[in-house]
Amino acid sequence: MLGAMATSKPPITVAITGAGGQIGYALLFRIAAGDMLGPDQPVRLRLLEIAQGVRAAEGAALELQDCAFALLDGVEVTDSADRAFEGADIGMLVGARPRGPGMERADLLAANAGIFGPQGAAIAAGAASGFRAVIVGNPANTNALIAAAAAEGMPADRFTALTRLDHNRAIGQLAEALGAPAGAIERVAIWGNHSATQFPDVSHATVAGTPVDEALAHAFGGAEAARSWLDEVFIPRVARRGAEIIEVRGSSSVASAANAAIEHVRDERMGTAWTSAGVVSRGEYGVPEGLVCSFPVSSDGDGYRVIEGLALDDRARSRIEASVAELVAERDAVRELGAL
Ligand code: NAX
Repeated sequence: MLGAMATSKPPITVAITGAGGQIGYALLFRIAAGDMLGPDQPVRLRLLEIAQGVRAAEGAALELQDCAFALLDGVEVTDSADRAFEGADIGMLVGARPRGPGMERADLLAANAGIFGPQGAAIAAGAASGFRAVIVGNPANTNALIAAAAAEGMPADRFTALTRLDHNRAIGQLAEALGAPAGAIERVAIWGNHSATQFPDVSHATVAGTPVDEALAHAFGGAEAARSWLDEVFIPRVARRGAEIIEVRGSSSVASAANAAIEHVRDERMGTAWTSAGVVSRGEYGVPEGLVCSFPVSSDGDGYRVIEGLALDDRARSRIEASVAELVAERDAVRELGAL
């Protein structure tokens, strides 16, 4: 077989913010190995950090060199958003301000508006025309909204928020409950905010082609028992899985978050019939236009589109409304700060 650099494909430039942090460290090596863009696609990495994180990113760059990845066509560490996004094809916006002790929600939103606003502006000024970004840093949906609003002249739908980790967590829980391989489960949906109010929805899901509702009724000895498992165990466990990981591991989700971000970008570019992502609402399912809300989505390789026409019962509608109300409150708080 020919070496990977024998490919005629021009390199794709990926800008990763917060690249010196934990998720950054779990992302970089997999991207350079071809897990995100394919085994014959050369990649250039731009690692954006703030001053305190630059040394950690430089250390990761040294290790990338030591891997001698055939697909890696260069790594650059910078603390300039303008440089990081100049000519970039893909942005993975991971770096964010975490909630500190005693920090109110408004302070958190303001701190993140101060990060995602300027990054959106840098993207509009210099990124490649086909640029797309996934926002991982929390509050991911609202940070995506802020970046999109600041990226004047760039279509807002180029910015999506990561809810693929929630989607994958839901599949993992169903696989365990049903004794089925994760790969047999399809059409799970995450609706709403990437927060504890999200609605992980299995009503359209199938396991090896059988409706998950039927399989759960069989596994739990009846539809009612299956319904209580969904409401009392499954939904809260998926929505609070991040806290569970911190409690058990002593540190937040890192490898699973990086994996989800890679799958999000890969499926958006390569195409998928069904996954979940936070995308700019065009009013689908009554979600106010312009909010970045998680929906079931598909991609033909040119961006995620909401899968429309799914039937939702009253229970699903009220859960979605509650999560959307939280997104509206975040948007309104950011508007008050003048960041939108
Ligand atoms: P770390 O604190 O390990 O890393 C964050 C890095 O971002 C740090 O190195 C910091 O210096 C850098 N940074 C801060 N401001 C920056 C700026 N303006 N420009 C460039 N870099 C900047 O956190 P990590 O565990 O990597 O998590 C990163 C973010 O992902 C957090 O906001 C976290 O809440 C969020 N998550 C989102 C998930 C999702 O599903 N959407 C799941 C995992 C994770 O919780």
